[in-house]
Amino acid sequence: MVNLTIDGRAVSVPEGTSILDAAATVGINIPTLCYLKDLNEIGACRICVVEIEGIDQLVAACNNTVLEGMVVRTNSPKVRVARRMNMELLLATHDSECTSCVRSGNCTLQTLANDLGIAELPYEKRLMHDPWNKSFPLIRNNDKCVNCLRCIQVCEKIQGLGIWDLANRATHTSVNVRGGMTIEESDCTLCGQCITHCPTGALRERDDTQKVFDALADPEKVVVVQIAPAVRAAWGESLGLPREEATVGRLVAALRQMGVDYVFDTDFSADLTIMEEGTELLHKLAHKDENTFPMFTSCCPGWVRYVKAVRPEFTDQLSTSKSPGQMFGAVTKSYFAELKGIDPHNIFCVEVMPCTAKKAEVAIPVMNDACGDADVDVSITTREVDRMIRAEHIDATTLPDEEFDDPLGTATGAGVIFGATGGVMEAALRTAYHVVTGETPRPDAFSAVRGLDGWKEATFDLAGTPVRVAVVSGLANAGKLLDALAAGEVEYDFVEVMACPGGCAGGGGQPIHDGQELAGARGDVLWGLDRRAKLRNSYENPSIAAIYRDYFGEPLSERAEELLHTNHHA
Ligand code: HC0
Ligand code: SF4
Repeated sequence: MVNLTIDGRAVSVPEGTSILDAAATVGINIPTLCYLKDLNEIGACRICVVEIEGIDQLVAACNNTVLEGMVVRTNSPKVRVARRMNMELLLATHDSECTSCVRSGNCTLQTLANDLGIAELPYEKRLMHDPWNKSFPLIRNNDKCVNCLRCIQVCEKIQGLGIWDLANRATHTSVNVRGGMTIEESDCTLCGQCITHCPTGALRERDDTQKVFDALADPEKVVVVQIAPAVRAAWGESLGLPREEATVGRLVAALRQMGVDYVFDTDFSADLTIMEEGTELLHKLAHKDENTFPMFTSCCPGWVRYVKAVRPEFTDQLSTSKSPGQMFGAVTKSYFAELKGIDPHNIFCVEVMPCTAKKAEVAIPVMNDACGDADVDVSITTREVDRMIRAEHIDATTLPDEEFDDPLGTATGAGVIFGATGGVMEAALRTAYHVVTGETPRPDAFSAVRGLDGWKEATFDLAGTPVRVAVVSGLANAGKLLDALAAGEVEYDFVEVMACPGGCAGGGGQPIHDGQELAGARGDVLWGLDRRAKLRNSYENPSIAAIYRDYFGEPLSERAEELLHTNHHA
């Protein structure tokens, strides 16, 4: 152990502990801005500077470790002056337009500037005004960037992509797309992880909420909204609702209050995906010689973008099943429209997703199988639906629990776990087991693929056939798995990939809590919903039985192929 003094308090911590962490053990919170534990410990912003007795220069607390006998002051006059000046210099290159910023109220720069009591700026503003295509789903505004470099690190280390880099020099240094490319030219998967790890409003999603409000105001439009699995585990976070009070029923009520005509559940179409994808897998396994393995899940649009752009040699191994969100759109503008006698062209289909890549998925030109219009008209993130609730001044704490509409609102536990890493795999195996054996699987038969590890593997026995599976989340892990496959180091039959660490629960469209990773806690909500669900297997869903009986016939039928599957090369 190392013994030292911080602000007059005796501290004893293991060797190698940073000054920042050491201070935290005795309740001294040193402010940070660029710091992200294990990811960005570079001391770039100089907000966490502290004074050490006997050393002239102030040091960053985040990337300097404790030494025996050290005497540290975290709030000496010298520290206060330096911290304030460093903040003022940052603000000189920041637009400070908080009233029109999506991160206002949830911005670390804003909080720190306020904490320091900075009321006037001594320096003249020097803004970058870097151009950006605002119609792209991911928007960078360098007039709000503090060069913390977190986006560079997340994209490089967690996603293995390295889209961002430092551009220019000296006072003109800024972060931008590597190699002078535009973001459209880059291989950005739109996972949104750089957004959720940005401490300010420099990175955000394109705001599509006005499109939804316009549809709600249009008397011709029948507005249909679907809520993705992982949204229900997080939507209350930025509205101040405790997790147990932010039920999906309350979100249904909020959407109805906004004037939405039908509120449905993406969990329903997740069950539908299982029927199609599970059958696809079983067909492939039955003709093992003719197919290349593994088959990869295709429901995560960040992952699909990654394969197509970075590792196109694996494109043919993606399941042809559309994502639940897209299946939902195709079913809404065909089956549901017919059921209700609504002209599909008048349906405005909205999806609420924990995801930013879905904004690009809904715009893929071939995702128009139901009636020629886009199957899903708009994809908004959890953050955007929260902004809509705020814009409508709906007090979520007073809302009653309301049920989803029928018939696309009925789902099983298998549908809800799609939102957590391992969930798609587990849901698929439950149904595959039933198809092969005719029996109901034990509820925890396939639970070996749960948990937050970035790369999990297991072998399950399906009536005598061993099925080798893997589950990865985070694209750097996906890249490693593809390398290992290519090198012949591993062999699998079926692989689930989610671009965001922890799966959609940790999605790039979820509420942002600077410095906290909440995929695990949100995933636990989804596993809990599954545990308490009356039906836990997709094939038991009565609405799924009805849609196959009345419309599709059976999985992979001609009509199912037309509406529920896609060609990833198109
Ligand atoms: Fe997901 Fe999905 S589980 S990708 O993470 O498969 O976004 O929540 O909606 O489509 O269902 C996201 C979440 C979905 C889809 C589903 C899948
Ligand atoms: Fe990288 Fe994802 Fe951000 Fe694109 S959205 S730049 S892939 S972290």
